[in-house]
Amino acid sequence: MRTDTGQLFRLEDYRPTDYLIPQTSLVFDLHPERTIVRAVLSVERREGVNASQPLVLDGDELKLVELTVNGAPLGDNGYQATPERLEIAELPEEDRFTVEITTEINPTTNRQLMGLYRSGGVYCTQCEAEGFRRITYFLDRPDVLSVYTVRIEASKAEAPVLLSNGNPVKSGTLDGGRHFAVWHDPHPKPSYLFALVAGDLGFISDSFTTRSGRKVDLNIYVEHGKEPRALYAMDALKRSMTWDEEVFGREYDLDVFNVVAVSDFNMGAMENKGLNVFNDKYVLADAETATDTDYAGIEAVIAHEYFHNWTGNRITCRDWFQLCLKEGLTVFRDHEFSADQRSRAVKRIAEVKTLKAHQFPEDAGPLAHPVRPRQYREINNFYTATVYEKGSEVVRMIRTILGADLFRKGMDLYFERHDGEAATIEDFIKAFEDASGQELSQFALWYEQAGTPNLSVSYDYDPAEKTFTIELEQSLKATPGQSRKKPMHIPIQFGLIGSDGKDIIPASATGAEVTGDVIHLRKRRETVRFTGIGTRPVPSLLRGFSAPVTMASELPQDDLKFLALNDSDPVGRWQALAKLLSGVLIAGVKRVRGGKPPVIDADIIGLVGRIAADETLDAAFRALCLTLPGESDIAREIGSNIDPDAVLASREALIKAIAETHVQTFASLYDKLANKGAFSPDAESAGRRAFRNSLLDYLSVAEDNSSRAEAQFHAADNMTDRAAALGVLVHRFGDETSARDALAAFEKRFGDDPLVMDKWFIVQATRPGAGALDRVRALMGHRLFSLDNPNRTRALIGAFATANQTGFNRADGAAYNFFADTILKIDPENPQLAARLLTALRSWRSLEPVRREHARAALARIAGAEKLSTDVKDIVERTLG
Ligand code: 0A1
Ligand code: ZN
Repeated sequence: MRTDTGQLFRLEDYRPTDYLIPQTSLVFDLHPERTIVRAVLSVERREGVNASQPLVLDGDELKLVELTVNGAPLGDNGYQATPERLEIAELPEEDRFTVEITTEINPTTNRQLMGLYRSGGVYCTQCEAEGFRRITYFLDRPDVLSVYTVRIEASKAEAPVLLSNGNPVKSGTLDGGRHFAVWHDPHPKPSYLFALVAGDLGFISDSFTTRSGRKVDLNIYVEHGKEPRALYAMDALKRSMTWDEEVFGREYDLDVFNVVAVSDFNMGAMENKGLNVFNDKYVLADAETATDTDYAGIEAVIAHEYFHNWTGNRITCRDWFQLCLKEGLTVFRDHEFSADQRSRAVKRIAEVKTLKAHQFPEDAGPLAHPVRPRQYREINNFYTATVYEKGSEVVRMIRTILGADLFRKGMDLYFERHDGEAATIEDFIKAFEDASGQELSQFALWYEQAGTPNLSVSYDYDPAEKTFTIELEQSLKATPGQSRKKPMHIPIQFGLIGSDGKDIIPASATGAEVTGDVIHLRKRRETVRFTGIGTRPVPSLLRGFSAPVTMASELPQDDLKFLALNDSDPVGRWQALAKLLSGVLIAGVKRVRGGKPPVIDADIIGLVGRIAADETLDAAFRALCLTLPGESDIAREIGSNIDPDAVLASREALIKAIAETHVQTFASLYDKLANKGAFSPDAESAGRRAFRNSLLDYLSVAEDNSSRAEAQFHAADNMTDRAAALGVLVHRFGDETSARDALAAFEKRFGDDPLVMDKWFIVQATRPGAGALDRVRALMGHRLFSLDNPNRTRALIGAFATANQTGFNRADGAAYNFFADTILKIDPENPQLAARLLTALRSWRSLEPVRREHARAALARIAGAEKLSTDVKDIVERTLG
């Protein structure tokens, strides 16, 4: 485990390397516990660099076996090697030379899942961000691009499949039951994109012919027997390849594209050039085992990794501060892909929900950082919702500001200028400035300033003058390391709606700049006056969620209700309804804490019923409207002094009121929506299931009876309906036999499939109430559970800590203590996983005082532990602030 060296990395300290490594040749002699890696690096000294400058290579837990320069060994003073560093001082005068390094590594004991490790008997690698240095000594940074040739030797029985990046060159048999394969990747790449996989795997194959006629072999490798479960991923891959050609003009550039699913993986997947490695959760799906959410996740992640081939691989990042250059942009691209494959509006609402649930709290808490951070202690801790999701929102705003055509022109210019390079955010922005002729320097603050801007909005209608005036004010709170903020360029998409529900086209607009349907707020405070407005309009602001901001508007309740029913923008409709519902829920929390039952506005209950029954609306949209803001959404909106029990009580009261009022409508909709025909994962069918399953929850509350959920659970022919019914049974009727029987039946049926059993762990970990802790503790003893496996750990411990507000935030602090113990257990094995889990405590300061003190004490105990990884130390110290 890497422990803290106290080193702080700063963007302003960036300096290019003295040496380059244009070519790298690697030979792997694979053995489970003793793998030998021979690296031949052709090194080039940069112009102007003196030969006395040593070559300093990165390492991590490495054992050097042999070292030569230009084929000759070095004297004892010629180099210095530690597990973390190889410094070669004795270098030839000429500017090109060869360094040959042999290291020994142990893939079996590598539980960090960084570098070369074994997962279920399969050798695989993970090199982003700094894992390559766990394989051999190297200039392990993204601005050192090299052409790789890789030879893999392994036991034929243990590893019949031998894969690396690029195209296959040759393969053959060796003595002693061993064989080899050679791969060559012609595209220069940074070390973080290196990959190797070797093992006994099944696969499915297909092919894709690019627009310019290159035939690409596509293979997806999975555990034997799971091949049929990879078909949907293959379909998503082909659709992604077509889409990137059509929408961004980007073609694939190798003869092979391989995807491998492994069961031990710290993240979702990895875009290694020509050899993507996936968490099997994002590959395997069939009706029997995967929910609609799983299918959508697979489609998105397959697309994301594929899209990285251009945004990340062909153009990579100069340094890790520029991480959002590849991640934010690639998330934007995968969002657009899913929007085109599914319902755009539903997809956008889902994105907004995710952003608010994950990125807003990050931006509002002690871990807040700019989309492009200026400093870090541990880069692994910056694969965050801010870099990814807010990074994507920033790209989306560029498109909103420039319009689709200029945006595409800017992207084309960026690809043209920087193909084969390691670029920066400045390069990216410059491409749009040059393509559009527009200046984006103020806009670039979105990359620099952390925190979620807030918009205060007020309105005035003057019937005599026929003018409608909007006053806008932006503010941005201090965040760690940034106390004073400058005003940002915020694009606000808008509409002014007349009483007939149609948008009014104003005669003119004065004040803040307005282009088409976008108001450009640039100053701290600005006014826009629209003329030619005959009747008082209802304004819809932030249509499509055009900027990642919060908005405090003085819009009356009646206007919000009008918007919820009439806005032509579905995102606007949903936002208005969510605002109304939050208002009720927050008022309810106050009353519960004052010992009174919540009072609920009958109008709002009626509104929910009207939307549910509106056959003109997408089922998926109706499902989103029926899903009330979650407990953590309510907590976030309240902001401080949170009592999660009161939040739950308020939410449950609203569910009950809606359910009881609409029980008949909901029951007939539920029956009408019953599945007909064979299962299909398409968006429309998925929407129908989502809608019906949200009705099931309401009906179970109204009927106060588990039989409907029980019947659905046992009759289900797909995992979406089965898992939804199980959720209702366990969360609402957890102590009843029906719930216990369903859990037992699920375990009996899927007990051999850990990935499916994650759903079983999650549903129990998220059952509300103080009793959850004991259940989670007991489940840790389950034969399938292991803290060594990231998916299992996230399913049980992660779900408990992030999706069980009342269970995790028990008033006695017992769950925080358990959590601290668990983090300290995971940290020595897998620091990345431990650090990620620990972020579940980032909002501890907004809890009510008793819980807050318990949470602080648990964090302090972690901080005080004897030996912490750099990862956990960084998170815990920033969290405590
Ligand atoms: N670049 C990947 C994410 C990723 C980052 C670090 C990893 O190390 C464990 C793994 C994957 C992506 O954006 O998909
Ligand atoms: Zn990515």
